[in-house]
Amino acid sequence: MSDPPTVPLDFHRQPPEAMRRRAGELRATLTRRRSVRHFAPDPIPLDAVRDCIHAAAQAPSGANKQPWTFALVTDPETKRAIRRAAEAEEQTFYSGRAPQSWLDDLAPLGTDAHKPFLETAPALIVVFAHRTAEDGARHYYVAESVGIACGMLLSALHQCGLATLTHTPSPMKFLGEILDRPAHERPWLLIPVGYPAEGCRVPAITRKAPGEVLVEI
Ligand code: IYR
Repeated sequence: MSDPPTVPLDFHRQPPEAMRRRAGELRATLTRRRSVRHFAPDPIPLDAVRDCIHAAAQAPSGANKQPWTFALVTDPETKRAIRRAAEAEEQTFYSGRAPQSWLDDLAPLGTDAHKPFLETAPALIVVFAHRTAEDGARHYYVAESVGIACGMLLSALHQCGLATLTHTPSPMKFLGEILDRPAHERPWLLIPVGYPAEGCRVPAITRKAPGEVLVEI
């Protein structure tokens, strides 16, 4: 078998000092990222959001299948339909479906079944994961691949000055129906995007200490 075609890698070594500075800046910037549940209705530069989506779509994926679709929703009627359906799901979650231990874990976040941000946020990005290709051909490591792309997307949006929430109403099947996506696409994550509301507050929660997340061998 002949070797597959290759192209030169586009990579530029940076001086260690520049790397350290950049890493420190990134750490500080990403430390400021918080999930936001109160959005301003102000419009946002959608071309910047599109760029962030295309940046996320550069993520690595199993066998380079790129098993994702990003639906950018700004139409108010569609946002309203999504809010209605999500709140109906969340109602059943908060009033019975969720075990008490789960509700206890959510208490510090102060969440409930009301999701006004699904209408207030100027944009919603609905990420779909492709279980298979359209013709049923196999995909690989779909959860890992789409998870990586979503992480890159959240990071990109944050770095260009936009607030986000990772929202996972469950079950999310209604998103495929409202957005008319094909059956092989499974709703994965709903990401409201916008500016935080004036005076926005977030839960007083903390991240693990550095020593708790990193082991060096
Ligand atoms: N989907 C519900 C509940 C919820 C679940 C988890 I795990 C969270 O980190 C936050 C919320 C909701 O969005 O309210």
